Amino acid sequence: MHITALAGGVGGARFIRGLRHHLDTTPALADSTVTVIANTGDDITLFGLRVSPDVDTLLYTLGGGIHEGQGWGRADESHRVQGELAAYGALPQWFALGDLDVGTHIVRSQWLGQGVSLSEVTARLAARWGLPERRITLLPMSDMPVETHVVVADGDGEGDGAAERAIHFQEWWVRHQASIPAQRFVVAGLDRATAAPGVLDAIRSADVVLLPPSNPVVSIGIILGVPGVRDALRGTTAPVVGISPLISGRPIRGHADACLSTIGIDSTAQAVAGLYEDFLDGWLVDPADATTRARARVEAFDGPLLMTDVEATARIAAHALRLADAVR
Ligand code: GDP
Ligand code: FO1
Ligand code: CA
Repeated sequence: MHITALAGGVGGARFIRGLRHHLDTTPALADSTVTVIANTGDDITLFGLRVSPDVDTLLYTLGGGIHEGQGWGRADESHRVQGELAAYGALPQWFALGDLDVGTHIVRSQWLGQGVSLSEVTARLAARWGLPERRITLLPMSDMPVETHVVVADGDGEGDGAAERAIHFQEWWVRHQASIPAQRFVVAGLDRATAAPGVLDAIRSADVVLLPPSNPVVSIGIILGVPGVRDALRGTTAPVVGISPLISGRPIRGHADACLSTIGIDSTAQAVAGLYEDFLDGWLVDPADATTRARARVEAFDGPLLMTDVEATARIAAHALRLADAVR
């Protein structure tokens, strides 16, 4: 079986790790392959280095190098480079860059600078983390730079009219913890981006397409904005099944609720399913959200929809695959 999944960072990576565990421990499914299409809208250039948070979270989680407690960054990390940058007064200092993680950013930036495509760079990084051996192909959504920005009010709002400015998504999310009201998202480069090689084919030729419980606006929503992706999802013969990132209207981590309210969508599992209604066939929710109504077939998981560990996540993935069979 070939499974294709769209993924952001922590929610996406943990889900794919559990999915792979389920496949590996089910003899009939063990030789299944998984293609992950990663959001690159979070990417940012810092100190001349290209940082790709969602791709790196996927690499480290699936490759066994993730800082488990944090969900992003490397285990056993140190921050000596960051200390040196701070001593020089180099900015920004609100984004924690670990020394091991910086190695990834240096090599990515070096290869990009040599003209290597982001897909090829990502394939090289994935090889180091052993993803091919685990039958996982990691694709960036696009080889072209795409960056999510957030439009916020500028100044105190007094004086001449509605002044606003756009800040990078990472500044809004990490520095301000999404506490500044966002007026809208502006995704630089998205409308003229093309899907990376293999992305549209992976959706069209999949046996199952999964939407992990990733942020519906700034992770999945950005991938859906890459020209051709949404049409490929509408057109694929594969069942498309999603897992809700919200339980009782609340995200498990992060600020998906702030992102949803920015685009005028309720923070509920039902409203998130509505964002996908033109292509979604199945929607897996927490028992607390069992009354969810959607065009897709809704099923409640038989326990908390929480990826507390790999085994619990594998059971969620198994349910998603059963739901895919049921709606096929
Ligand atoms: P990010 O890029 O690191 O923010 O990660 P993603 O976009 O892939 O996923 C973020 C989403 O994952 C958040 O909206 C969370 O609510 C959701 N999430 C994280 N852990 C869990 C979990 O255990 N269960 C469910 N249902 N959702 C989760
Ligand atoms: N998240 C934080 O909350 N604070 C950080 O300082 C931070 C640094 C960081 C460095 C590398 C990386 O790959 C991810 C990092 N993240 C950090 C996580 C991340 O940028 C965000 O959670 C996501 O992009 C939001 O989806
Ligand atoms: Ca992200």
